[in-house]
Amino acid sequence: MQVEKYLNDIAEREGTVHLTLIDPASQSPEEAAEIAHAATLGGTDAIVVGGSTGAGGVVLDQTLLQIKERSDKPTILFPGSASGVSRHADAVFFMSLLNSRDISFITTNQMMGAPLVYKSGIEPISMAYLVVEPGGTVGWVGDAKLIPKKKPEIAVAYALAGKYLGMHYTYLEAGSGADEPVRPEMIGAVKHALGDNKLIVGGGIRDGNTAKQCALAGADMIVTGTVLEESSNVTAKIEELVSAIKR
Ligand code: 1GP
Repeated sequence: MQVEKYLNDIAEREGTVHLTLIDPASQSPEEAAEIAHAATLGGTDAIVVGGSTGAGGVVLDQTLLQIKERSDKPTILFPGSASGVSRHADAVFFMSLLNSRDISFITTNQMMGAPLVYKSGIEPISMAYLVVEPGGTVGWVGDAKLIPKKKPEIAVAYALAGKYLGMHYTYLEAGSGADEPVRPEMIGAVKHALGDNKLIVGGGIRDGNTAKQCALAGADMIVTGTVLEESSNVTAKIEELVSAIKR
């Protein structure tokens, strides 16, 4: 429970958690570590590592080891499949893509990955993963029946199902690099239904104002990835995002 408690405590104390997402497939392990270092200086709370394609095996292990050299923040896996598990992380978002049409993203990869999590001793954090329009690469790879962006009640129904199944976290995902993040109306409706369960929002958040809107609507945690890959000054960008979402 260490990393989950760490995140929950920050959410309670500071209003909103900032998570830096690094896709091991997008740069070398050294470059990933540089982003993690700069994000740590900027005030991010944890480093989330994963992606939909090509983010497993040696590349994943090396990326985590390099990040550990440059950042003291917890590392949390964000696996696209069972191959996204590594013993070098502190925790794993143990997630089920509830609105997938493909059972492999709902339970089969989880079944294949669970023994690896057990043997490695990393902390599982149970999470309902919901992909909303436009959905991006993860929507396509995960064969998601995308939740329409103007239908918060469908997202609420899925989030409640996840909560009743015992999942602690819910992640509303618009897809990496989305041209529009999840709308505040949907975030607010889902958070209202979840109560104390924590809500993560990501996909297409590029600036402080947008992050703040998501936080004010009810997001407990904000994830940003693409904007950091594009940024020439990661520390300054993180400072902008963090200052916008913290009390
Ligand atoms: C993707 O929600 C995350 O899984 C982050 O999205 O890359 O658009 O920040 P961005």
